[in-house]
Amino acid sequence: MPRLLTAAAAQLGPIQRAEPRAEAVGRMVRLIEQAHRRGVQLVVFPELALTTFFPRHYVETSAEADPWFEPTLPSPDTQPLFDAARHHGIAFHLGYAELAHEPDATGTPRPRRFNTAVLVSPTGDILLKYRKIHLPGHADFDPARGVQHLEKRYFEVGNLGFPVIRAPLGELPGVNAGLMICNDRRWPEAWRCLGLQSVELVMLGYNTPSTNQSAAGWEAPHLRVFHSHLSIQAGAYQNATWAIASAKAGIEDGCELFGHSVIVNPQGEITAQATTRGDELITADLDLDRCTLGRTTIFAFDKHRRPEAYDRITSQTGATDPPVWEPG
Ligand code: CDT
Repeated sequence: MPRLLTAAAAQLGPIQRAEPRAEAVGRMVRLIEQAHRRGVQLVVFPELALTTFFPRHYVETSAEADPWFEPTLPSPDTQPLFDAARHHGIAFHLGYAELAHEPDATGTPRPRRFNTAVLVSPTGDILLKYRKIHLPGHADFDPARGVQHLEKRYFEVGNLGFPVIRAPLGELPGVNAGLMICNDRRWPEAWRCLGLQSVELVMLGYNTPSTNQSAAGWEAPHLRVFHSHLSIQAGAYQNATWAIASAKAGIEDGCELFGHSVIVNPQGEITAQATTRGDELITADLDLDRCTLGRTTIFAFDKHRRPEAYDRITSQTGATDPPVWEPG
């Protein structure tokens, strides 16, 4: 009997800064209803799915930023999403800005802000939570940038590691499910941390601008999409896992997000891809047993990995210069 899960990426079109949370949630509820009509058992929504991608906006104080954050989940505004998922028996992945009250490194409880994703069961249980570790961008307003990317201002680095849980999904009693968020997908270390926990399905949301311009050069929009897909396809292949990557898309607050959500199989092939810049559901039937080939042959980690040679991966952050070759 194949271990089948019918899953979807629910790409979201733009959410403008002025769009109320309840309106965005209404769009998500409609996607859940569409998913139900297509027999979907798991829906993956994007990173920071409840608001505009607010790290492009500079505000001075955390009080000004707090309206973008969720102090509780569900809240009155997000409850309809949980209700729709329960009504239709659908699990979902949601990215949101989390305002937690937790002890810091000194043990003092204080407000803590994270870029967070959760996997939620149809009955509303949080099966898994992840807080984004690779925060791109900068912490202070940068006058040289056309568009700000202030994730390092608004969020702390995630403190939950890269988690995987064996959880019931659809009809399956156990699926090894893991989470990462947006920029994490570009880092092989993140994928391997999930792979080393036998992940079978990686869920991730992203908000990625179509242009990347700096003093160092310019990246064409088609390469932005290519690099996103390249990273997800490589991560899925090298860790023999399914991946569902769900984007925000279209012109949001005047900035274009490239969309192109995908579902990727454990051999690194794209099996479904979004083709619009709006709300769009893409689906696939995931056979979790297709993870077995990769993980028992080329990527049988227990047989072939050589951690004794990987010391630099965990002991060093930036690149060093190599020694200079000298004749004789
Ligand atoms: N949201 C997010 O992580 N976006 C980044 C773009 C960073 S551009 C400064 C990404 O890697 O897609």
